[in-house]
Amino acid sequence: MTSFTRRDLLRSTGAAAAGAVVLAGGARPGEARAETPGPGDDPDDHPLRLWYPRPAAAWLEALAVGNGRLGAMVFGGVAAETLMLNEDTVWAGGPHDYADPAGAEALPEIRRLLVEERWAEAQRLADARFMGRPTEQMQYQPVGDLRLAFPGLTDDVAEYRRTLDLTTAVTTTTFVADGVRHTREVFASHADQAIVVRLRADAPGAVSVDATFASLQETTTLAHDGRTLALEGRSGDAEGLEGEVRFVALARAVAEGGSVVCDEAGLRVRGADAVTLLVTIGTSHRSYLDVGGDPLAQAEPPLDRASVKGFGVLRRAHVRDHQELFGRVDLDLGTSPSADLPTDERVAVFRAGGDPQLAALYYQFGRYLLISSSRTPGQPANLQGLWNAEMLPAWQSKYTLNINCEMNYWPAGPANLAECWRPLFAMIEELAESGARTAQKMWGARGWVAHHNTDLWRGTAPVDHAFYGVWPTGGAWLSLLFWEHYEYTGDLDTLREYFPVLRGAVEFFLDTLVVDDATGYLVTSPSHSPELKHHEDDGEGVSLCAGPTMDMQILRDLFTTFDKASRELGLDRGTAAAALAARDRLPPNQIGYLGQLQEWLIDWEDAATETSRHVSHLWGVFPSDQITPRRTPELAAAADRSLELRGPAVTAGWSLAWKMNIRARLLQRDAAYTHLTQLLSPGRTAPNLFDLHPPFQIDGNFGGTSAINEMLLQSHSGEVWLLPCLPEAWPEGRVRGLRTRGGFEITMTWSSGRLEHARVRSLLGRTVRLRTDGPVRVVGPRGPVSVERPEDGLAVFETRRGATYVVQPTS
Ligand code: FUC
Ligand code: CA
Repeated sequence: MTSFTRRDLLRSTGAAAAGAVVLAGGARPGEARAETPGPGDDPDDHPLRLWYPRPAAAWLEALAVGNGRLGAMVFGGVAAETLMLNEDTVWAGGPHDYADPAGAEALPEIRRLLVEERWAEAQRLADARFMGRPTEQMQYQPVGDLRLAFPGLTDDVAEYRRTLDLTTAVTTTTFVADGVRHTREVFASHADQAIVVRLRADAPGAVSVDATFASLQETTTLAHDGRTLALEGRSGDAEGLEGEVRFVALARAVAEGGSVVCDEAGLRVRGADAVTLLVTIGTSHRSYLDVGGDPLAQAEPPLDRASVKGFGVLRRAHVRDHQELFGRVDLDLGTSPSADLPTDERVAVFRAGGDPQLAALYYQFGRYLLISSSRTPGQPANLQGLWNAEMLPAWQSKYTLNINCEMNYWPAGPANLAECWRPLFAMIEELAESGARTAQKMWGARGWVAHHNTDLWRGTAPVDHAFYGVWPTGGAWLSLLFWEHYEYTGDLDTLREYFPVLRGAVEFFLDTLVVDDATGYLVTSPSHSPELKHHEDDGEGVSLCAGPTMDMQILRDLFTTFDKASRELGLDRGTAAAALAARDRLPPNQIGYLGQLQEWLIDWEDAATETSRHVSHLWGVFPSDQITPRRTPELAAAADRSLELRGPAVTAGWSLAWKMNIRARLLQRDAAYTHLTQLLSPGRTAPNLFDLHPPFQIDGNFGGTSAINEMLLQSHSGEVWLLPCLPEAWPEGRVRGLRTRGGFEITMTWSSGRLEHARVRSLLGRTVRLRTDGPVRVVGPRGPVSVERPEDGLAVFETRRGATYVVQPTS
């Protein structure tokens, strides 16, 4: 294959796709902005794309497209192309209640053993009697591959290139064979609920293709009609549960010219000028309790509708829909000649510096992934978002609730993608139903509980081992997101809709908190600080304990938040009063014997120096704001000490991403940036920019996007802070469209590391407390605005809903 670089193709002007800030090569932000052509006309004309000079040789080189529900990994092969397909309700097993009713009988004894400091015995008893049945949850599984073979083409072609354009959410593969340029585009349309593949060539009659399905599932292939191939199957059995999700994938060829034939051997197109292949997938999943749906009734109507639309119509609808979300934010950190290199080569040298645009690309890729994996209709983003090729993926590719699932949603508010929370909220509501059964059967409590994992069947009982699974605070953490959504959007209806779920989370803890004999505090029991041992017994790690710091932090926020929501909605003040009373009896954040933030109620000496990828007790720094350098400087210093004691990050992209968010909140710009260079390195970022635990786990992508956001803009503790943690590597830049708590949309430009200019658009008409690195002047729609300055660097002013305020430093 002839090597061919993108630069050969670059036109002399830098042009922008809609919604993308673009610079001509080497230009500084703010200079040389060119005109905006039609969306995504030429993916090479702007930097928001991944590109490679050769086809993907492995899944981690393939490019991901998704519409929230349907996903494909696109390899970009020449003579043979593969699309690995996913649909997000294809999971092993079927509806199942994991809660073990016998669990409640063991609970008092587990608690008693913990009081007697017989930790290992408590954990052994929990393993024997306080676990879900089965003790493992189900796998998220693939549908199969759509394989395309192109008769007459060999891999020996010229000018090969494949790209993923983040502004259009379209992959393009192009090359020249025997003097004919072939171009193939793939996108997953949310608007049309179909994956669309366009095959074209610049010579008439030059497109011929054989399409077949292949799958690791139990499947049959058949001709659905004269131009449509069908793959029918059902999901796998696991842990004694029968696979009950039936699915059908349809692939239809709509050819321009040439001929189309379909039989069970496959779909064959010969001599067409162009072909649109439409792929739709339906499953029998109707809800976590019901898999009695008709897969064909879901797959066929969108296929028929898309078949009569024409490719141009489908593509325009897709691009418009994608840009509605993606185009809300521009981020420009400056560019350099490195931006022209193939994406994987850039990852390999990012650490050496000089490629600020890759950080912006990584940021936007996280936004792209959230849009692509978490839309309604669809399930929330799981450990791999939407993309999984394996029947037995790592950690079942499910939803881990002790950090990973929540991390996926950290960018939703600040990166202006509030809609992407929707599928998660629907899941939390179902967890509240399933979790009410678990609360009642295993804890003898009202309300609902979710432990450290869930799956499509909304498992809420402890799973894996007590060491990992007996952690009752997953549902409480998730419930906080309703309030976070409200803070970003001011959407009271959504808060009202989910208020009963929030109340159920509170009720569970009002019923299950116990008084710690030694201190008199109210604590969770049994629980643990996620996945960390505080003792060893016979070589076996023991995590079980009462009142770990993370639980107490989560519950402090849960109870406070419930009170705020109750006041905002004028509902259930009685429960709110009980919640506040309980909150005031929780143990406070404490500083331990090494100056660290204490991870447990007891300051266990050996445990304080345990290294781990989990930094659970720093939850109070991020995502919460219980600990900040301004308000609680001693605790912030203790959090810093805890990070030091944790040791260097040895594994997990998500761990680096979490620490990066924490560093940003601690205002440690160098440390935060160092974590970015560790995350954006070949060990933690695959050639296709997927985060690596390793293996692939998408949380690090989302956590990384969130952390870049936190470096540029923070909103917590009642304040909006512009450029709180700007690293030296990004002295010049510009960002448009970030969101803050309180309902503000921020656009700002900086140079020489200092704010030049900002615009604050008020979406809700609230008062803003704006923190900057120096004094500012504020001008509103009617002229200068009167600003209160309670302290240096803080400007407080009233806003009107819908108005924009220009903020200008005065020194
Ligand atoms: C937790 C973490 C692992 C992994 C898994 C999905 O168990 O400790 O690192 O991220 O979740
Ligand atoms: Ca999804």
